[in-house]
Amino acid sequence: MAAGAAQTADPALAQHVLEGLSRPQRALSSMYFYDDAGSRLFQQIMELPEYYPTRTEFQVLTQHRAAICASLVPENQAAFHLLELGAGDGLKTKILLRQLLEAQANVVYAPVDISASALEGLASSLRHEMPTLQVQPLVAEYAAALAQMRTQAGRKALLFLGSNIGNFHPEARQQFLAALSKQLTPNDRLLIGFDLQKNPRQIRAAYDDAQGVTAAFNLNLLTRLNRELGADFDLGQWEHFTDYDPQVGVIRSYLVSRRAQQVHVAALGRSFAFAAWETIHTENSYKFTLPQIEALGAAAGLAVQQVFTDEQNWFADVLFAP
Ligand code: AVI
Repeated sequence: MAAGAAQTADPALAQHVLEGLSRPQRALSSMYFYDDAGSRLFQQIMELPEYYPTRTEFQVLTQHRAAICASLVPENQAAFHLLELGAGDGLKTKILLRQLLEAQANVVYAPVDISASALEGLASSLRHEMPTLQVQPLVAEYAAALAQMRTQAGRKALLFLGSNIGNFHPEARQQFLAALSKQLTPNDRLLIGFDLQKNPRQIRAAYDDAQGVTAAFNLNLLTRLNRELGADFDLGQWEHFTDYDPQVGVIRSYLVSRRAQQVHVAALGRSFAFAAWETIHTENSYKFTLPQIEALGAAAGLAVQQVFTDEQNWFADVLFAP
C-alpha cells in the first residue's frame, strides 16, 4: 500500500477501483454503495414518494401473503428452511413470517446478509416481535450462502426480494440464477422480486428524486473512496446523472465530472485524470417484462409457478420451481 493510504484499505475495493477507473468507459460497482452511510441513504430512498418499488412490493406481499406462504410451505407441512438472500431490515419479509406463524408452519428463518449489524438488528427485532420464530442468521456473501445451502438437509424455500436481481449485469444475473437453481432440489421453491417495465418517466423519477437523496446515495461512493482509499474526490465537482433506456429496460446511473480534474487515490499510489463531463458508470437497475422473466427462469432450469403482482402491474414477486 502506498504511503498516506488509509490503513484499513480493503484490497478488493482497491483493485476494483484501479480496474474501474483505468477503463476507457469508467465504471464502479453499485455493490460498494452500501457502507453505513449508504445503507442509511438507501433506507431514506425507500421512503421517497418517487421510489415506488419498495412500497409496491410491500403491497404485493401484503395482498397475496396467504397464497405466497401456501406456495412456500411443503405439502405435508414438514419442517423447512426459509432462506433470504440480502435480508436487510427484513421489513417486507416480516409480512410473510407473521403469516407463516399464524399458519403454524414449521419454519426456520435463515436471513443472509453481508452486514453483521443489519442481521443482528433483524434478529433482535424478530426475537422481540415473533419470539416463537426459529431464526438462524448467516453473515455471508451470496456465493458462500449458496455453498452452505448445498449442505442444508430438508426442504428449502429461498427469497430474493426487493428487485435486487435488477442490479446484476445480465450475464452475472444468468450465472447467479443458474447457481441458485443448481442448489435446489425438486421440492424447493424460489421467490424473486422483479420491478416491471412501466411508464419510462415514472421509472426515471424514482432514480432522480426531487429531494436529491438518490444523488447523495450515488455521490456517497466517492466519500467512501476518500475515506477508505485515501482518495481526494472533491464532491462539489461531481454530480449524479441517471437515465432510463426503455428499449433495454434499464436505469443507468453515473457520476459526472463537472470540470477537468485530477483525482489522487493514495491507496493505489496514483492519480486519474477526468475530462470535463466525463462519467463514471455506477449502477444498472433492470426492469423486466413477464415474458423476459419466464425466459430468464427457463435458461436457468427454473419454471415459473405463480406470479404475484399489484393491480397496476408495477412489481411482481415470482415463484419458481426447479
Ligand atoms: C437495491 N436496489 C434494488 C435498488 C434499485 O432500485 O435498483 C438500489 C437503488 N439505487 C438507486 N435507488 C435505489
